[in-house]
Amino acid sequence: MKFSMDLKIIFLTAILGTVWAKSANNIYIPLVKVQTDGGEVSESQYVTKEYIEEVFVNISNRLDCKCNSDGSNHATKTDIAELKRELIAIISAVIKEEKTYATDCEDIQNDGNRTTGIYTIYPFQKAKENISVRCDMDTSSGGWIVIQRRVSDTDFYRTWDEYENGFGNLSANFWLGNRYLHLITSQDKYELRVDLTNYAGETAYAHYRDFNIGDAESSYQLSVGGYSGTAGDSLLRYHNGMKFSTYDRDNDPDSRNCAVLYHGAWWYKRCHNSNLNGDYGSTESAKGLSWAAWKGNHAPMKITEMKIRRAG
Ligand SMILES: [Ca+2]
Repeated sequence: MKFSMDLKIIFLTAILGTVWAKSANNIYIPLVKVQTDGGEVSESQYVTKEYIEEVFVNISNRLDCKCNSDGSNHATKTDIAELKRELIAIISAVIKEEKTYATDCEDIQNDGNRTTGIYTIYPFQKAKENISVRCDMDTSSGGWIVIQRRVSDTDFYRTWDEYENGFGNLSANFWLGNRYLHLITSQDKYELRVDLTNYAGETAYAHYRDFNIGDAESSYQLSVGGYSGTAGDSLLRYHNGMKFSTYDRDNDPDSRNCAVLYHGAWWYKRCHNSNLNGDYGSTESAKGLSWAAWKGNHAPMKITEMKIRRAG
């Protein structure tokens, strides 16, 4: 009896261990629903891996205490059946939720969604938080989280807090939010693609093999690498390593306030080679949505999209 029970525990632990190891590869901790004793999923009980581990230990302890004075175990078949049922329920819940909770648009795409649009992702460690994002499923094989989008005249001259938490409308013009850029790009290696359309209807793109945004303490410092594309590089060579600046938070190394000078918010240096959060439609002295390597500092873009995807 004891031998048989140990085998089952080892077997189940191995399965659970595999599931956890899989999660660990993704760095984030998935949210799961726990199936209770009665087999019903408790609807609002979102928990972490640590909680499941706690449940697992509790179940094990309940059997461990069924000991005789000589240390041999007198757990009954019913006890073992109950243990097995509970563990399978937990494992099933983890596997099910792992499939359900997407961490980014690539997961959404892998779940069979092929349409560009708005979806919910769960990219945060231990958090009960999710966010809505725009997924681009059309450009270059799809699976992109759009982090910046400008398609019409909207005010992007915003505060540090607004850029930190994001603003706008996912169906139109928006900035996803620096804290989300940090959290998402912290969970894995990400690439960046910048798509540009000018007023003549010409299009070009810049692709960066590596894209990472630092935390709030680093002022959301830009780390970018590996340029390729048709637009030319206006981010890596000049802006790499810069902190993010807004008109109310000057983190640029210039003695002036670049965000105020160029009516935007960016990883300014002295001051910019690109200004995609600038003044929509403006052709005035580099205040517009410019990408210098493609059309210079005085030729604004009509449409811009910045998007990130897990690097293959
Ligand atoms: Ca400055």
